[in-house]
Amino acid sequence: MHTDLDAYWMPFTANRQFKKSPRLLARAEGMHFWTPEGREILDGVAGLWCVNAGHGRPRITQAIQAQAAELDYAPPFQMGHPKAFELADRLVELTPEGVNKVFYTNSGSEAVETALKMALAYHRVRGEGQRTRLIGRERGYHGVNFGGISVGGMVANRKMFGTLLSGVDHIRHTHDPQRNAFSRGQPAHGAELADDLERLCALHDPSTIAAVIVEPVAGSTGVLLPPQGYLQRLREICDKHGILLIFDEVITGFGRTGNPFAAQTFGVTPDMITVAKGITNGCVPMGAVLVRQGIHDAFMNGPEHLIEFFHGYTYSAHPLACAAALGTLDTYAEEGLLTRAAAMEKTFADAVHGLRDHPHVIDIRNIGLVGGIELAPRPGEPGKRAFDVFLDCWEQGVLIRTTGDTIAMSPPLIIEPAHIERLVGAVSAALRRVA
Ligand code: PXG
Ligand code: PLP
Repeated sequence: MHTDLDAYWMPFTANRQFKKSPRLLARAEGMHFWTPEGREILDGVAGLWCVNAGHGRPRITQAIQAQAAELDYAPPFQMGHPKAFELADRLVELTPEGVNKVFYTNSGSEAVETALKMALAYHRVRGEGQRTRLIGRERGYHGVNFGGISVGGMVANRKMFGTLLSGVDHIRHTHDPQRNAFSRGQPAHGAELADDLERLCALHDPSTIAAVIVEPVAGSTGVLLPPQGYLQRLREICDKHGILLIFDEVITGFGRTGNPFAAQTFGVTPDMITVAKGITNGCVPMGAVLVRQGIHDAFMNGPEHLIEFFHGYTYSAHPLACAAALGTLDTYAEEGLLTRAAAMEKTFADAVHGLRDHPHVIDIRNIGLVGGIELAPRPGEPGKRAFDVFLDCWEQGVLIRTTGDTIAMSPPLIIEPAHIERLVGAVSAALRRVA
């Protein structure tokens, strides 16, 4: 096979570094990938936070194969197919009470755009069209489309792309290693940072604010947990001012924190939940917005022959994605995977926090089956030290992820203690080696 690496411009990749020494994955099963040469790689990140049931699960594979043969595509506008409805029913069995409508997209980024547009339109159909402001949070990640980078707070993802959406503001992030370093689970300090939303309400007047979007646990920005009481406080402030609260659960959805959704882990119910990734175990692109009944109902006005929400994608509720998602939910249910992270949390936390005294480690954070290890940056070379750890682990046959100088681990939820040992052992060896 001729594999010239030249034509493919790779996403979120150091293209020149990669093409000098490529890292290719050719096959996967269970907890592992294999390279084209047959080298086994332990998957410490569930692909990219998405392969929650592990790789190559037969029910999902068979569901996709059978669906391709039976109904390859069906238009989603003014038409439907049975599995789209069946899947929506199955999804709302897992959601917090009251969140029981499903709008399909094809990615987390699209789910975010959809939720933001839905929030604006919701206020407008209720006669509160002056609520046009969207509030995100510093260090937030909400995908890469224009709405998502506007409410997002990762500087590198924003700075090249002009003025973005107007009327967006940000509350402060909650990362506070001075007070919270090496917390297990939710940190004790920082609930008061939610009051930053009151500051923006005072500045803009709450009657101009449509919605606030946050990740319950910020993933891409380096595994930032909500301080105890923080999300409750955000919810209270939103309720007080009639502002919608959106949880972006693209990473935390489908079992990552020990419950189907982080909303359940933290006991706070938002008005909308954006999901993707684990909805299909990463096998076919799909995302969704899970919505409170009342938001949906507000749109169901006017003549019945008219479209209520002018939004949707060619591939919304794609039959292959719906089939994959149904196979995924079956697999999660049969194996109890949506709560397995809670059962594994202590073993995982013990292993990850065992790295505390390793060179350059300045903080360790964990919840469910997510771990973050923050390293002191090398002077003048931010991100380089963690990237060297990533490369060292790759040489050892272990896949992790890094963002800035934080190492992130988010293994498939089928992980066993021996895999945890191997995963954390590789990071340990790398940390001892990397200067
Ligand atoms: N919201 C959140 C909270 C995410 O984590 C998205 C939206 C966008 O989803 P799509 O499907 O459009 O990629 C994500 C995606 C990383 C990493 O390195 C994380 C994501 C994507 C790429 C890299 O942690 N999460
Ligand atoms: N661009 C053009 C010219 C289109 O016709 C369409 C869809 O019909 C799109 C973009 C949007 O594509 P999608 O629905 O896959 O997001």
